[in-house]
Amino acid sequence: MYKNGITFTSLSNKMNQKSDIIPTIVALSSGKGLAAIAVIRISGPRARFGLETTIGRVPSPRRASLATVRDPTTKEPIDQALALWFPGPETETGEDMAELHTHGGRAVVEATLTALTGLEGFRLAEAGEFTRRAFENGQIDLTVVEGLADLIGAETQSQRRQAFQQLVGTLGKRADAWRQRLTEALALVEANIDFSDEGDVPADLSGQVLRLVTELKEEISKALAGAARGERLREGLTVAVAGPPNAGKSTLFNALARRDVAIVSPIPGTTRDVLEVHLDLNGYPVTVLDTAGIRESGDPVEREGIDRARSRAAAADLVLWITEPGDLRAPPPLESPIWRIQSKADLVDSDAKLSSGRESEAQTRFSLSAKTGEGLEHFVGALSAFAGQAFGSGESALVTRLRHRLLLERVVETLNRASKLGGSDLELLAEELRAAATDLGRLLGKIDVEDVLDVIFRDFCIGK
Ligand SMILES: Nc1nc2c(ncn2[C@@H]2O[C@H](COP(=O)(O)OP(=O)(O)OP(=O)(O)O)[C@@H](O)[C@H]2O)c(=O)[nH]1
Ligand SMILES: [Mg+2]
Repeated sequence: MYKNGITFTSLSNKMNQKSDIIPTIVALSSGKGLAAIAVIRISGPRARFGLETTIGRVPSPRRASLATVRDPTTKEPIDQALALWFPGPETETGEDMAELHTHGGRAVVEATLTALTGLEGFRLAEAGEFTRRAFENGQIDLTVVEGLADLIGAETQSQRRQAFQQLVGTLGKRADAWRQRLTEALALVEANIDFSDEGDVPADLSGQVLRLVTELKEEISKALAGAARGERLREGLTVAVAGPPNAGKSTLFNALARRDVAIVSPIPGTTRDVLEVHLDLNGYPVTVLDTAGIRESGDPVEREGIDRARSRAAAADLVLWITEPGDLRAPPPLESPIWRIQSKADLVDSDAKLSSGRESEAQTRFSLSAKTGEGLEHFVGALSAFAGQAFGSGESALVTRLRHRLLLERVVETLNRASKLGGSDLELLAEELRAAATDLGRLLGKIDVEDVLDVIFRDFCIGK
């Protein structure tokens, strides 16, 4: 899809020369542990040789065929497997690739890996090495590498959807198109600087260049508008459960986790460390934190827990301030939104519930019992709605990482400076455009300076 300045011809020449130097890598690509099928992947200049020596032949390209995997030295059969052959460069890594789908037993996988890595020029792949080769060989850009990492890490459906957009290159393609347009503008400006004596270079280009700069600025700013949403969806929303000791925080936390994660006891000051669970609320990722009860304490360990509770609550996207019936202690002032929740609703008889409801109506948002489940469903519904609002609905965000955001923000700043310059100083204008294009190149993980010259030669036919 994207080439990092290396063309396929030069790549395969390189591979021919270096087939002894570039190791052929092998790895178990399916999960570890007992499984029905194990997928063993091979990539590199000797992938074909790997098939020839272990299954005795090379299947037709991209067609699964049944094969007996044998130990190359003893010829002892190891397993029956499905074998696939993917000749490069139209492969994921850009190299020759092969796959063996063996049975998933530990001994089968071990024997197959040992057989392959015993061959000359073969070794086990390092973590992420297939993807790294794909990137280095120009098969994918950096945003796609990131999308792949996010897709594998996606825990909820909304995260999966966002990562998938990135995997198919939505951001990368946009950034590549922006970069291309900038490069063309740069070529126009540079032609004006260098070749202004020649008759066939248009005289006034600054208007055209500035229009393009304005357009790009608007498009990139629009993409940046969804950045907060995109980053949050990658990382998940953080909700901190906080409040005085013994309020029932850990009980509520366990109820949300549907597991017995935190220790619950009638002794105030039970929770010290901050505990975390990851929830999937209607497809939205939410991390809930259980924290130490906030009070004055002489115990240094508890004090440390309280400090942590305060700082995590301050950084959370939402704080659930839990208090027992009758306890009207207010939360500390925080920037994050706070929902006040009255716990242990089962201990309050219905008459008292009415009056206590009236008394603190303005402040208490929910009354629930984590023990009996009373009011819990209503509360979880509200939490899901809050998450839904925070993540926004509809189109996936284009910008999902801090790295993207910082680079794109800098591009917008640079373009702003370029607009201000206008046609007053072409040298400086060229410099700004080059800086913006370089940052977009950084976003994609490639920076090829040769591009500018290519475009000049293509569009202006110099020397004609
Ligand atoms: N009846 C009733 N008791 C509850 C409820 N929730 C918690 N409790 C009890 O209240 C006590 C304290 O509960 P925890 O969940 O440990 O409270 P906490 O706020 O985490 O306390 P610290 O970690 O010490 O700050 C325990 O004895 C719980 O069984 C509830 O909804 N109803
Ligand atoms: Mg607790």
